[in-house]
Amino acid sequence: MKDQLEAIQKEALEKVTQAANLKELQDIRVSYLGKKGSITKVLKGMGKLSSEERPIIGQMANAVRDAITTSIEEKATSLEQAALEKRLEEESIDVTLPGRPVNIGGPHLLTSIVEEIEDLFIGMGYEVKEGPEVETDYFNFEALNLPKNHPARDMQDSFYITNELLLRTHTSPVQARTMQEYEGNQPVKMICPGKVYRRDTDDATHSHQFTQIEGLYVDKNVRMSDLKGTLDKFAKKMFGEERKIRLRPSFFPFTEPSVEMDISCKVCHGEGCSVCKGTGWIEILGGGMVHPKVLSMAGYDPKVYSGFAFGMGPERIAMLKYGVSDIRGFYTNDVRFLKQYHKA
Ligand code: 2U9
Repeated sequence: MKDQLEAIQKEALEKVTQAANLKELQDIRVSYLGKKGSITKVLKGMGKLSSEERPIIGQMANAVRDAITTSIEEKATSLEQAALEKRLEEESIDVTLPGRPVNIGGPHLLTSIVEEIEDLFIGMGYEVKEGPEVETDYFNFEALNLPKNHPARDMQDSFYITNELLLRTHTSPVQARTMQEYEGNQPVKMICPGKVYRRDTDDATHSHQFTQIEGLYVDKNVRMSDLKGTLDKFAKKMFGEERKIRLRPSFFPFTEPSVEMDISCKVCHGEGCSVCKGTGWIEILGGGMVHPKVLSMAGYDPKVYSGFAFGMGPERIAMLKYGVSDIRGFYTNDVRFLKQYHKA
């Protein structure tokens, strides 16, 4: 029996040494130490031994079992360690590899233009004001010298929500609201950017929803020359110091006198070419001296206060500045169009 146990130990330890993976080790454990394993078989024959031999063989069997168990455990640890090392090697990452490119967004061209215009006027002491896009008939029309049945209301076919509420057709109501807020006794110097709505059929130059920026300066002794100087500064900063401006007489119900402003064509410098349709000039905005009726309706005494106002369409400004030919580019959100105007 002693020889048998020694042979079992020798054979088991050899097999453990040769085991290539944990599954083989487990099979060895079962075949030597399991219920039907070799050692158990030997122990079952112990009944035939003498009482002197029994403890000696018992001790020996235990020692053999311990030796096999220890060797299996050691081998298991070393197999696990080897497997871990193999995995670590296979899964190692090269931290010096360049990263995958990330798609970075940028401001919409219209946002950039509006912010650029805002910055120019903030630099001249203007505050930026916002107001509701769903407006009352009073602030959108009445307060701006456009009473009910005024023919100029036809010029601006509107989206009415009720008889008294509509989507604003211009940002001018924000100025009327601000004058009312300042109660006729403080200067107003403001611009108001925002969305406006008109019942137009969309095409390359028209959109039923577009953006406006209007400005208003009301104080004592504000004159037409102040308007001209302000707009000249704006045009030069926006389009280049070499550009000239000219004012032409026009009509708006809320300004008197009213003007339209052109800038000299950047291609022909006033000579006339296809860009400016042979005139040498390109129209960029409208303005004028605030109508005395508009001042007094907002609580300002037209004998004491005067003011100028102007309005422009940032889409048109962007189209002129960047050569965009179709206004729909601003609204269809084709990233190939928008990406061209992302600053690096
Ligand atoms: C108040 C008084 C006067 C705002 C003005 C214009 C002339 C003008 C257009 C330019 C391009 C609109 O987007 S556009 O089509 N605007 O020509 N806007 S004067 O005058 C005001 C506004 C508010 C209380």
